[in-house]
This record gives sequence, structure tokens and C-alpha cells, in this order.
Amino acid sequence: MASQSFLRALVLCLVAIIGSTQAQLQANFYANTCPKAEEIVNKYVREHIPNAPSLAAAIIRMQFHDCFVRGCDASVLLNSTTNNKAEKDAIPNLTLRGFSFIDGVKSAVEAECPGVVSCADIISLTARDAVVATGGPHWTVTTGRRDGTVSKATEVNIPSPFDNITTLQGQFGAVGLDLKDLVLLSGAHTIGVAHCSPSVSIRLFNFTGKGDEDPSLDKKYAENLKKFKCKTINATTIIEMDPGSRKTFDLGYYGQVAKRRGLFNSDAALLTNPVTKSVLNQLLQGSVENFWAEFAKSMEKMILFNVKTGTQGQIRKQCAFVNN
Ligand code: HEM
Ligand SMILES: *[C@@H]1O[C@H](CO)[C@@H](O)[C@H](O)[C@H]1NC(C)=O
Ligand SMILES: *[C@@H]1O[C@H](CO)[C@@H](O)[C@H](O)[C@H]1NC(C)=O
Ligand SMILES: *[C@@H]1O[C@H](CO)[C@@H](O)[C@H](O)[C@H]1NC(C)=O
Ligand SMILES: *[C@@H]1O[C@H](CO)[C@@H](O)[C@H](O)[C@H]1NC(C)=O
Ligand SMILES: CC(=O)N[C@H]1CO[C@H](CO)[C@@H](O)[C@@H]1O
Repeated sequence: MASQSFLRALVLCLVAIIGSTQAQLQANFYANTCPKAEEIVNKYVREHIPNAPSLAAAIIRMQFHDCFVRGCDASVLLNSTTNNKAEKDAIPNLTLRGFSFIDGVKSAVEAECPGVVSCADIISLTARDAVVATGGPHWTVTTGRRDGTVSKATEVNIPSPFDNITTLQGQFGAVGLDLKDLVLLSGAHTIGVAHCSPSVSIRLFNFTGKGDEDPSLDKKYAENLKKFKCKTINATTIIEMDPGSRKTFDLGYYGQVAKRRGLFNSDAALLTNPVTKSVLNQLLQGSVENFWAEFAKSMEKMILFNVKTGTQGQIRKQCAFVNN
């Protein structure tokens, strides 16, 4: 009896292992079904990103928001419907950009092989290719993700710019990322822009509700922000997270954070934990190539989170809509 049930358990285990290996992403998943897919994405990106290089930042951020909610399944791209408020319409998504660019890539791929390549893979390939096209790091993107069919604004519980290190560690931990990944992935703030939203202005004007400044923020930097970019508590001006070098994927962001010029509390938080502080300092002492290599490893980890494969989900025809 006992050995029989042991045998049964063993068989079940084997089935599960085989099932999960089959369900893994692979290099060039579309080699047989749409051999040119990855080339088409790359060509589209290289043709269009030079005209709108700031989209590289927008799309790598979109990838982050996608992966943190329901895994990397393009749920971030779904539009709201009469009965459902989608992720796109949650507050943290107010400033996401690049949706029409993704639609453009998808159309180019659909023209070659309709209904074969997922929107989730398109986000991953486009984010990587766009960052490379603007002179940034390269990371490996395996493919075979499938698209989710569910997107709920109420589930957008992604890290917030107000978060402290404990909360960030928990949020990253929930998607299988550790403190080192947190420091590395935050390094994406070396490109792109933000707004003088309350997350910034509260640090400048009303940190404890007494019209004061966040004492962890460099005084000179705070004064400059108040003078030029975030003049009032209600300003909505565009600002850089890595002032003066937001177009280059360099160590500038870490330099800013180390000088207590991290824009958000979540950036400044990297100095408040011995592990994150040491990772940050090591990155600053190393080369840009070292940063890129480490960044690539963390991206490769993030973009595998909770992916749908095999027969899960679907391949959306249009990224903003579930197939009917
Ligand atoms: C650690 C937790 C994180 C928080 C709290 C956070 C928060 C933010 C916020 C508030 C903005 C500015 C939005 C605006 O005001 O327009 C922003 C921008 C950005 N974030 Fe993050 N972020 C985090 C991690 C990441 C990660 C993991 C990535 C990518 C790997 C990323 C990439 C970006 C990029 C590239 C931008 C600029 C977007 C643009 O130019 O449109 N962030 N982030
Ligand atoms: C889907 O939503 C985006 C903005 O989130 C909007 O620009 C687009 O027009 C919508 N698409 C359709 C077909 O409603
Ligand atoms: C971090 O933030 C959480 C949630 O706001 C709070 O409960 C916790 O006490 C904070 N931790 C520290 C160390 O400040
Ligand atoms: C600063 O915060 C306090 C307490 O939350 C609030 O009463 C006050 O109106 C705020 N001041 C401004 C200028 O927003
Ligand atoms: C900011 O906006 C709020 C309402 O949204 C208003 O009550 C307040 O007076 C404004 N503060 C400043 C300093 O403009
Ligand atoms: C880009 C995008 O879809 N932004 C939406 C974010 O959510 C608000 C509502 O909370 C919508 O008005 C925006 O269109």
C-alpha cells in the first residue's frame, strides 16, 4: 500500500516536473511559427525609437508595471470596459506612456503572422530593444509568454514612490526579487522623467505636515527643485530622476542617490538599509559595464515572473482587448 502510494506520488511529481519544463520560455520561441517575429520587433524599434528615444524609458517602466501585477502577461495593456476598471486606469498608471508604440509593434508583427505572437512577449522584446537602441544595456529575452485575460485596477498594488525600504523589500520579495534586484532595477531611473507629483512635493514643502522639508534630502538639491522645477506644492512640472543625464543608461542615478538627491522616498530608501547601501556603493565603485551586466541579470529575473505559457491565457489579437 505504502509503496504504491509512494509510486503514485513519484509519478505525479515527474508529471509535474515534465509539465513545468514544457511550460518554460525558450530562446526564439517563435522560430517555427513566426520565424521573423523578433527581427520585425527589432526593426520597428530601430526605425522608430530614434525619433522618440524617451519611449525607451516609458516602455521599460511599462514592463515593470506589467510584471508586478499578475505576472508578465500584458495585463497592463488591457483597456477598461463598461464592467471593469483595468490596471491602466489605476493611479500609478496615470503616467505610463508608450501604449500606442506597443500597438505599432504589434501591428507590424500581426501583418507577418496574425494571432501568433503575444503582447506580453512584445512588451519584453520592445523594452529590451528600445533600451539597446538608445545605447543602453542588453539582456536576454526568452519568449513564449501568453497574454492574460484579466486586468483590474484594484490589483495595482505596485511599489509606491512613498514606500520605505521595508515595504519595498516586501513588494519585490512578493515577485521573487531580492534587495540586490531592488537596487539594480531602481537603476532604470537613470533614464526617463517624472513629475512633481505629491510624492516629490511633499518632501519639499510639507514633509511632516508642518510646512517642512524631508531632512534626508540634500538641502541644495531641494532648494534648486523649489526654485526651478517644483515651485509650489501643486506643481506638475516634468523633472528628471538623473538630472543632466536622463538619456544615458549610466551610473548617474546611483550617484544622485548617494548624494541624497534621490527624487522619491523609494530612491532615498536605498541608503537606509545596509544591504542596499552596500550594493549601491559597490555599483558606484564599479564600471558601467558591470552595472549593465548586473542590471541584465535582474531584468532577466523580473521578466520571468508568473508568466503564462502552454495553453494558459491566449494570444491577443489586439493588445488592448481580450479576444472575443
Ligand atoms: C522601486 C520601486 C519603484 C518605484 C516606487 C518607482 C516609481 C516611479 C515613479 C513615481 C516614476 C515617475 C512617474 C511620473 O511622475 O511620471 C517612475 C518613473 C520611471 N520608472 Fe520607476 N519606480 C520603481 C521601480 C522601477 C523599475 C523596477 C523600473 C524598471 C526596471 C523603473 C523604471 C522607471 C522609468 C524608466 C521611469 C521613467 C518613465 C518615463 O520616462 O516615462 N522603475 N518610477
Ligand atoms: C484604449 O485605451 C487607451 C488609453 O488607455 C486609449 O488611448 C485607446 O484609445 C483605447 N482604445 C480603444 C480602442 O478604446
Ligand atoms: C515602513 O512603512 C510601513 C507602511 O507604511 C510602516 O508600517 C513601517 O512602520 C515603516 N517602516 C519603517 C522602518 O519606517
Ligand atoms: C501640510 O500638511 C498639513 C497636515 O497634513 C495640512 O493641514 C496642510 O494643509 C498642508 N499644507 C499644504 C500647503 O498643503
Ligand atoms: C493646491 O491645490 C489645492 C486644491 O487642489 C488648493 O486647495 C491649494 O490652495 C493649492 N496650494 C497651492 C500652494 O497652490
Ligand atoms: C495611459 C492611461 O491609460 N492612463 C489612464 C490612467 O488612469 C486614469 C484614471 O485613473 C485614466 O484617466 C487614464 O487614461
